Amino acid sequence: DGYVVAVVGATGAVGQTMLEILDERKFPIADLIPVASSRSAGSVITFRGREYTVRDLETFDPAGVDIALFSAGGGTSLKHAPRFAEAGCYVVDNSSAWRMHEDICLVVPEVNPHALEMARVNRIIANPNCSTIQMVAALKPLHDVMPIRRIVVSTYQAVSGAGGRAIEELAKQTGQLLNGQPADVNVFPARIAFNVIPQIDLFMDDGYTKEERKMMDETRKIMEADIAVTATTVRVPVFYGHSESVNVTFSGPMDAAQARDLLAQADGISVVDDPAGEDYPLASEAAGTDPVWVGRIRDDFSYPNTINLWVVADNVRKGAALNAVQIAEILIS
Ligand code: A2P
Ligand code: 11C
Repeated sequence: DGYVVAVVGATGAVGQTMLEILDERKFPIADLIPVASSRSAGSVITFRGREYTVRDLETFDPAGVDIALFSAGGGTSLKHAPRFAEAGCYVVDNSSAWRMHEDICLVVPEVNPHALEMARVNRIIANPNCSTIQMVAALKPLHDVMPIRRIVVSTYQAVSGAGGRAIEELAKQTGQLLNGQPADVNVFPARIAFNVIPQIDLFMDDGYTKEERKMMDETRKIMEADIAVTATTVRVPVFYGHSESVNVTFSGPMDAAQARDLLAQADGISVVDDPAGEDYPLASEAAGTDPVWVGRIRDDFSYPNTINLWVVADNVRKGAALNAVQIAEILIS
């Protein structure tokens, strides 16, 4: 026995990983319902050795579903999450659609699990943006000891953050360029192979991108603190694993040595920080793992009570699917 769990977007990059993680973590599932668009409805996916037919979201009736994990885009969530919630189902939504709604909680289990109380009423829980999740997970143990005043973050984000087609685009362009052919550009605003693009998502009128805005707004909501945050978000030709350079100013005394000790004891964090051994977190090593990896922890000698960190995590796992499953685990506990 167990719960009836729907995965909406089950054929996508995050949805597939949700299924893997539900299995790995032995989530109690009585019935699994993979849901996607009419494009893949009728196809078959295998879970725990059994075959399940993908259902079309447009015509799917959520009655009887206990928990739905959504990762099928913002528009899809706006339209369908309320329908699931009204049917009595908890929706853990990985899109940006509901994150900043006042009545919807935005949860990273290691940071603000108490916020889930709000979901007992309206039943929709927002899963934060991947680049936000790994940063707040690394900063919360420090903020608990000495409140953070300001964060300056620059990201180095993997293509998988933009979904399955983006993963294919990096592979295809790399092949084209190595074979002396021009690269086809479809998903990203510029060629991503052998390049670095300082734009993730669309620009807003103030000159920031939506991805940057998400990091600034979501961090303040999840940390429940009036922290000044500025972000530059950048796409790099990496398949899995977002990396971040984070400069943090505290409201009082905090240094690299204390931060290293605090992070070494924190849930969900792994510290790899050995300059002498040239050891630090790498996207290539974080890919496929669960922790948020932190290294290059050092004092910023240019400003008081300020440190620098290098934060790396698998954006599809902790940044999306794992965080959503962890939320579901709290909901059933
Ligand atoms: P489908 O396979 O039917 O297109 P990714 O993030 O890797 O691009 O995956 C997106 C996921 O969201 C896929 O599972 C995709 O299903 C699903 N999806 C996209 N649009 C819709 C929609 N309008 N209704 C239901 N599922 C959708
Ligand atoms: C990326 N962070 O890496 C973006 C994708 O708000 O869930 C996340 C979109 C979102 O491309």
